[in-house]
Order: sequence, then C-alpha cells, then structure tokens
Amino acid sequence: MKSSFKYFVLLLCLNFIEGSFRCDYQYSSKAQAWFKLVPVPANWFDARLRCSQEGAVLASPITPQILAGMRNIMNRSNAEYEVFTGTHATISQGDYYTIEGTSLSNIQVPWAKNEPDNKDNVESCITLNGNGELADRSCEVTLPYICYRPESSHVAVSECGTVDPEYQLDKRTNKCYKLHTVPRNFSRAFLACSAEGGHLAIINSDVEATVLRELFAKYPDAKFFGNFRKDYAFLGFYDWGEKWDFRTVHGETLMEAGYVKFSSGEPNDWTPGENCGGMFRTGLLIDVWCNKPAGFICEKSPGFSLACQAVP
Ligand SMILES: [Ca+2]
Ligand SMILES: [Ca+2]
Ligand SMILES: [Ca+2]
Repeated sequence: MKSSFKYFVLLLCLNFIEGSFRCDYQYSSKAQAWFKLVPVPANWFDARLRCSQEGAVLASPITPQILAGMRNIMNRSNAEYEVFTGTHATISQGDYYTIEGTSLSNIQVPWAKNEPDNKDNVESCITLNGNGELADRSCEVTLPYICYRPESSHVAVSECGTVDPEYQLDKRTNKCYKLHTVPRNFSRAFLACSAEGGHLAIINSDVEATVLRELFAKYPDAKFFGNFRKDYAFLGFYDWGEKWDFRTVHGETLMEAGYVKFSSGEPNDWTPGENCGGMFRTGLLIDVWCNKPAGFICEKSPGFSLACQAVP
C-alpha cells in the first residue's frame, strides 16, 4: 500500500515535471525534449515549416544532450541517414544560426571530412550525419529531418486530445474545430490541419454547417490580419484536377459527404481556376482560387489522444 502510494506520487510529479506532447514524438529525458524523425525527405524550407506547424522546431545539436538525442533517433532508424538541422544561413549567406537563434560558432560538433566547402557557392543549410558530423548542403536538396520540442512546464491536454487549446469540441457533432486566422493557400492550409492531427473541415450535415457558421462568426474581419478576403474560409473539398467534380479531401462527392448547399451563383469558376472549396460566413459553399491565401477551418476527431505523457 505504502509503495503504491509512493508510485502514485511519483507519477503525479513526473506528469507535472515532464509534461505532455504529441504521441508521434519520443521523449528523451537526457535532452529533456521531444524528438520526431521525419523519414520522407523534404527541402529545408518545407522541413522547417512542417516542424513549426507541428508545434516544434527543426532540430539543431545545440547541446551534447540534444546531439545525443538526434543521433539516437537517427541510428535507430537508419545509420546512413543525413538529416537537415535547423541551422541555416538562408537570411544572409554565411551567417549561420539555428531556428532558435543560436550561432553556429556555439555548436560544438565536428565537421565531416572535406566539409564545410560551400560547393558552387549554394550551400546555406547544415546537415548532421549518423556519426555526429556536420556538413553544409544546398537548402534545395531533399533530406530527412528531425523535429524537436524542448520540455516545458505542464501543458493541459484538451478534450480534443491535443496540446493546442484552440481546438474546441462541439457536442452537436462530437468533432473538434479550429479556425486559422493566419491566411494560407489551400495547399498550405491542408498541411497546417494535417500537421495538427486533423484535416480541412468537411461539412457532413446541416448541423455541422451551423456549427462552422457560428465558429466563423466568432472571428469578425478585424481578427484577421492582412489584405485578403475575410468573407470566406477554405474547407476540405476541391476538384482533384477534374473541373466541376468537387470532392472532399477524403474522396467523397459532396452529396456523399452530406452537404451540397452552394451560395447563389456558386460554383461559378469565376475567372477560371477556382478549383478549391470554401464556405462563406453564411455557411454556404463556394469555389475559390486555391492559390489565394484565406482563413481556413480544421476538423479533428476527439476519439484518440494526440497528447502523450513523457516517460523518463
Ligand atoms: Ca558542403
Ligand atoms: Ca465533418
Ligand atoms: Ca466561385
């Protein structure tokens, strides 16, 4: 009895000290941080963006502990890996800093053989190999990468199963929604929802249209910054490259999804190229330009938890 009580207190303390983060990340108690290796290669810019959308940063071996954490996760997957770090000189050539702003000169990691060489004067991004050595590479090549999130104090897990408090459960549909006020084009909006563990919202009923209309109403134009249209937001449907054949991002026709109420005169493919889907503030659908940034709504199921406790 006594020892189980101790165990209980220990668990409580650990939860408090170590906190929680996404379950697709692994916790390293030595580095006191969460790591995720992304094996699908991306260029440096996309790697940075994806980590940031996931609530993390592109990892740099700032301390011996973080270096060990990065090598550990690399060697467990593929010892041959060379990954992008967050250390770059993309703002001013030759001025290398990590995403967090640490200068490369403060990073105590050796260079690989014959590196750095700034080959053809186009190498402004720093990689790390499985032996723990750095190299400079073009930011445009594609490589795997590691996202990293330093431990912070206890983060509350919402009823949506996320550490992101902006996701709110609506009991009418039993789904969680988040409206993004920072405008993105359709592709980047898709990425943002996906990185948060959800998808661009799909309206499956009149009730859900009402839910989204009410959510949108909580964000008047003044809550959006920038010069773009604020009377509609992207939703999860587009024409998949086949004009007029609108389907959801899950491949269903709008009829199959359960809601086909377009605003009067829409879809109209006005000035051809309106291949993506959105919703006016009225809750009625429109076709819009995929490349014009707009606000957007993400949806996710509360069913499984995206938040894990750190296990030391
Ligand atoms: Ca090089
Ligand atoms: Ca839905
Ligand atoms: Ca239109």
